[in-house]
Amino acid sequence: MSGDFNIEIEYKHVPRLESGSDASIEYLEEHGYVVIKNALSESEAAKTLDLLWDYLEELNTGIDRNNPSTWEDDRWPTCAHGGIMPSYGIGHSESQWYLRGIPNVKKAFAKIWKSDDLLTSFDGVSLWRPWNINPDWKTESGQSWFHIDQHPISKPGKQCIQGLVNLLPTSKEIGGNVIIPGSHKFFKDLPNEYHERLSKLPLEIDHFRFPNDDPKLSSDKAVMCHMEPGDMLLWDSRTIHCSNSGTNLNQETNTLIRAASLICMMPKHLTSEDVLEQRREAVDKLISTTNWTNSFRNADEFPLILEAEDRDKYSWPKKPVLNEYQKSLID
Ligand SMILES: O=C(O)CCC(=O)C(=O)O
Ligand SMILES: [Fe+2]
Repeated sequence: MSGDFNIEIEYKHVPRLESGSDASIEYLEEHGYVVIKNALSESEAAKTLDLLWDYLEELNTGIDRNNPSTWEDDRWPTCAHGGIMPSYGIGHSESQWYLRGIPNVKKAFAKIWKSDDLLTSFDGVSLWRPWNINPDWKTESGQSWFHIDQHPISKPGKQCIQGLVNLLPTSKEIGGNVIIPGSHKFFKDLPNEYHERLSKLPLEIDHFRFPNDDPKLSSDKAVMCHMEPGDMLLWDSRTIHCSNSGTNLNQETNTLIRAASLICMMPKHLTSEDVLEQRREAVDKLISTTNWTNSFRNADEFPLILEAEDRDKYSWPKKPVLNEYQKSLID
């Protein structure tokens, strides 16, 4: 990282648009992101969070949802940048499968791809603990990891719209996802601009970070979208984004401050039989993946997971019991 350029982030009430609406597609095409209003109802969002706590407690490391003193790192699953839990069966937890099984979620993706025949990602969840209790729980500032999730050389053009379903109220003080509006439009220039850096990024790795003095990061003011519980944020994988923790938390806070379930659906016809086979096996073996459904990366083999100590201490969830609708999202 170079420079100490301070990127200004605006907490913004952007339009919250209906799942599957023409307006949602127009907004997404123009700005590179869109907020979908109530993809989940408030009670569905609450149930998703409840199931997420079941997952955490059933890891059997001693986590108790009602007792923040049991949320320390020695019990909490290993997190990637921004408090994202990518592994230990989370991608096949009842919580993540419950969310994927809600038709209003797929409706948003179906409108994007003009097809109902979609596959789901098997990815994880961003969970933020109240860092007034333990300052180490504070997640990264956005400036350290503005990125895209699509390799500019191996994956040209519009290929993937990724997203998250927000389960708790958002605020400027808590922080959250940050988007550089319209930055998907710069994507095509990246192979020239970052020739050197990109030559070192393996073609199958879709995570590309920007130095924080890149002028694109301030081309348009970075936004942190206000979202209600149940709202879904969608963004083009070419759009520059990250998450940024807030600066000011009430000293009394003793609950999770952010819960955002990652979700992505892409057209099935893009997926080779080989990858379909890996996906079937992933459900059987509880293997979590990235947002991409047409290429397969085992999240349990992310370097940060392989490096984690005591990986065997976690009890993994049971194999998911899926209905026909959920099964149709596998292959
Ligand atoms: O936590 C966030 O909002 C950022 C998530 C992210 O970068 C991703 O899912 O690709
Ligand atoms: Fe990302």
